[in-house]
Amino acid sequence: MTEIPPSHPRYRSLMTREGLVKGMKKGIVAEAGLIAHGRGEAFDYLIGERTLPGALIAEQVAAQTLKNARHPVISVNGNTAVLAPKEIIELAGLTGARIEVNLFHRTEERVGRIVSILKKAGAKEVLGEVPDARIPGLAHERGKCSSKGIWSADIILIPLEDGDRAQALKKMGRFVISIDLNPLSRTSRAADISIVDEVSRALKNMIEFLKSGKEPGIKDFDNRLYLGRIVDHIAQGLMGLYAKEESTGNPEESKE
Ligand code: PTJ
Repeated sequence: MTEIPPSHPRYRSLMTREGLVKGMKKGIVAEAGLIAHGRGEAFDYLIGERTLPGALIAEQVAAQTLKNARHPVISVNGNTAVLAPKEIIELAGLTGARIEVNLFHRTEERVGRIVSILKKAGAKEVLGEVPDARIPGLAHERGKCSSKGIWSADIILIPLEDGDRAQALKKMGRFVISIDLNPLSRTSRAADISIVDEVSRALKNMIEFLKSGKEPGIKDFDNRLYLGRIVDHIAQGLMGLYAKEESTGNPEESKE
């Protein structure tokens, strides 16, 4: 593994990358998971690598919605298992959600490895090893799911999900909460609550909110409005950057 000096200005980000590469070599993260992470990083950069106020509201509403659900389920894939295993377990505990390992690039070996990571991190029950139902409209391995989990859920939390599967879950009539740094993705556009934030930040905020016992900051959550605000934030940030460049004539000054 590459040695990363803690003094590097992007130390945390580089360590996260290393964790994913290690996870890929151990057969936990899909190879495509590294590409997905790069895409996420690019959007996080545009957002400012922090939770935007609108995303925090979406996280609060999502946390409350999961807690109030009849049968909430958290779907876990390779990236999420490496990035936030403890947070997944804590959120499941606070909301009564079941955890299901549900993979896009499904292999039984990888499901098994992710289940053991989650169990090692403290999960009592993890579904997904014995799929006995199918998400309609999704061919082959990526349609497999558990009848005790996603199949019978009313509300599903899907961090870093493929757009096709997010749409298939919607077509199944499920209430879908996504976590995806890309506000333009099909997943973000298909979901009922679209959290545009980095997965570990989002889960930590949801946990903190539930522990606080507070009510969400707003009553009527309009997902399209909140998604629009995030896109606006990105657009305004970029316009501001160029305006600064024009006034100083020095692009270096406007970095970060
Ligand atoms: O482990 P598997 O087989 O289930 O595969 C998982 C991946 C992520 C490879 C699979 O679901 C996939 O291909 O996803 P996509 O279609 O690449 O979408 C992933 C989305 O997650 C993209 O829109 C990224 O911007 C976003 N993303 C990446 N990293 C993060 C993220 N969102 C939040 N937090 C991140 N850390």
